[in-house]
Amino acid sequence: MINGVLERYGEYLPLTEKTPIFTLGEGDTPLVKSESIAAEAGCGELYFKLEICNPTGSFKDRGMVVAVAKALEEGGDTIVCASTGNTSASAAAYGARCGLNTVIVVPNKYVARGKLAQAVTYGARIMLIDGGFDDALRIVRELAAKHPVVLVNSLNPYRLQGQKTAAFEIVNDLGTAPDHLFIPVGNAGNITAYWLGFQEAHQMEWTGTLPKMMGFEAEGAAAIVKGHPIETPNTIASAIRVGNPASWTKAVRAREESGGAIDSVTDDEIMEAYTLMAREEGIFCEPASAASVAGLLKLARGGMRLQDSKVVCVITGSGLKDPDTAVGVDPVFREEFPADTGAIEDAMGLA
Ligand code: AN7
Repeated sequence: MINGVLERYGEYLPLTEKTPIFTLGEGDTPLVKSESIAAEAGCGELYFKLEICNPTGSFKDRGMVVAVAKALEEGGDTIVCASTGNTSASAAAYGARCGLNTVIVVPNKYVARGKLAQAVTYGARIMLIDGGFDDALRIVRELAAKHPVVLVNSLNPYRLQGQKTAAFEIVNDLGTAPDHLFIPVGNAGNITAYWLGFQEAHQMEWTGTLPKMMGFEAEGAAAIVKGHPIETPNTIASAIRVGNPASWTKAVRAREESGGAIDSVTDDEIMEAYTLMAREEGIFCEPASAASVAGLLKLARGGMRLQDSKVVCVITGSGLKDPDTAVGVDPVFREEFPADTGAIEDAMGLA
């Protein structure tokens, strides 16, 4: 039986005796050891935290279950969020499970097809806007300020509380914090949540050390790296196509307090890491998730010495969510045949 985030971590979360406890099976995700990319990056040890194993295929579920439980506790009947896709899929799932009205406000053009398919099927009300994520976030903030609807973006502090539990699991699995944590950065909530989780784990003496937090934005949406909001962000990694991250200052604090870095990777670097993950490691992640691996490879190739380091890359979302990007990858071999064994034997050189 999977306990879920609320039951397993309840004592570390801001729950009360009135908070409903339920789960879709979120949390408790695998930490998988790398061979190939570890060697390529010269890492002593490299692990992937597979957040793609959450019920809607992304890390958002850890935080959503807490945000939705608190919304129910507080008597809410409608949840709203802006999203580049994964938050909306998660909100739609937990909203459906709990009988809430779920309203998602998303960019018309830039949400990966699998994520929209999830929201449609879970039965959310889908508001497609002629704008980007930053516009969508402004709209839902205004809605939540004026009306009795619960905002479930990561501005909702319960989201970050739930997401911090992934750091607890890493510490538990390794017996200590890693030396470096590589993580994609979009709206900057997750890097903030992990830093909170590692700090709490340190205070509770589950680990004597803390990781350096290594965040990676996409180059076309690298507001934090460039030091100013990006008017028209653009990247193939649509999940992190954010021009003005809501948790900007908290992410900078995580970088400074941990002695880490926030840097950017190009779409080419993202796509290289995306295919390497699939072809060398057998892990199908979405492009935004590959930004963490691309960042690791970029720094390793730039001369960063990691041979004595324990490194974790957070793999935030599933490759199945973005089939259009996946089918655009050059196949190793792909050809059409008659339904005939001989033709395939010929093509395989087995004749
Ligand atoms: C796969 O769903 O912002 O830095 O609206 O889906 O906490 O924003 C998603 C973000 C990384 C970045 N990887 O996390 C949304 C949304 C994946 C993501 C991020 C997202 P944050």
